[in-house]
Amino acid sequence: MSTQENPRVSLTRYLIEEQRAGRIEADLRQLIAVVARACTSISIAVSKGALGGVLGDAGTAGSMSMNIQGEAQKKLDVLSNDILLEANAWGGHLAACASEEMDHCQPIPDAYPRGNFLLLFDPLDGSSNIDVNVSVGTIFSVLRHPDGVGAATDAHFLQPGSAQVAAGYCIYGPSTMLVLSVGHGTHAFTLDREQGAFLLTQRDMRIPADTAEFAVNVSNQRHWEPPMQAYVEELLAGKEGPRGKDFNMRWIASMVADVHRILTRGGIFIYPWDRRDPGKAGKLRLMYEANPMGLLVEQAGGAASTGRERILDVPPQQLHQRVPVFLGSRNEVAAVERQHAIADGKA
Ligand code: AHM
Ligand code: MG
Repeated sequence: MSTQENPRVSLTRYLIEEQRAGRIEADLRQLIAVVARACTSISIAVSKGALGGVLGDAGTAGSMSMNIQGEAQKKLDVLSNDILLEANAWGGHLAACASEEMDHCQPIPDAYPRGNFLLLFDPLDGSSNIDVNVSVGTIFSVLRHPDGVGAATDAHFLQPGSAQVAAGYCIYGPSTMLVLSVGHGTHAFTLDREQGAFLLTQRDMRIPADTAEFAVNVSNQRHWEPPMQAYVEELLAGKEGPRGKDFNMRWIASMVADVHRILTRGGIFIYPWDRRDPGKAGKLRLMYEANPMGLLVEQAGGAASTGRERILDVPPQQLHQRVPVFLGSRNEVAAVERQHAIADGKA
């Protein structure tokens, strides 16, 4: 179980202590601090709701704004993207940013100093939930620029999740929380709105190995492939089935909120490949969603898999690549992998 922390340890102090312990460099510390500041701004915009004039779709009447994946953009998607880009442009720690909302990476403008990190983000994940006042979040991932401080291109971002030097998300819920890993455990910080600071509230989050809770959009069941059908059938059979216990289901349709629940009390989160669009390997994106969440979950003792391989080992081919996602309590992820191995004739 995770320990409750004295709330006076701020994110700033945590990061400085990580630097002193030789676990992160000064530049990475400053980069994370900038991302946290941007998330605070996004949190303020999200929490204003209808009063901020930022709800609804982006674009003008009759012409909805779409992102690279052909999905309608919300005003807050665009605003959050702009906040993150602007906050990170001038700090001198980054070579480029890549975002779920942009076709290609955006190198740091020539007017500013460049650093040797690459930042990826999904500025507002679960944004279809904004208009109904359900939790949404920002997900981010940090890689090293393989060519030092030279101009960065999309190709430089194509590194496996195991190369991430930091990953995290900020959840905009009843409270705003930043959950972070720099490769030494997964830790949660809660935003103290009066102080404008994130305070450490849960050091070393731990996901129990076993669970009786799963999260999946069951409305897609008829499109799933056989191992996925077999796995969920066993869960739904409950006590009378081969698993011998009843399972509960939760689906918020905000990955950040579903993963936050799993980091807090266990569970398995699933977004599998399905036949609706056979050309797409899944709905969720490897670089902006699966890899950062995979690192956070593994650092909390859980597992993250495509059903056939560890997510963090998937070699990326494209910036906006999609991937099937099974992550959370490790024995449950192993159960899903077993079904895939059986279906593939490997078990
Ligand atoms: P988004 O990045 O466009 O918001 O899409 C990702 C979201 C996840 O947060 C969530 O788990 C999933 O899409 C929900 O999908 P569905 O609406 O198919 O249930
Ligand atoms: Mg999104």
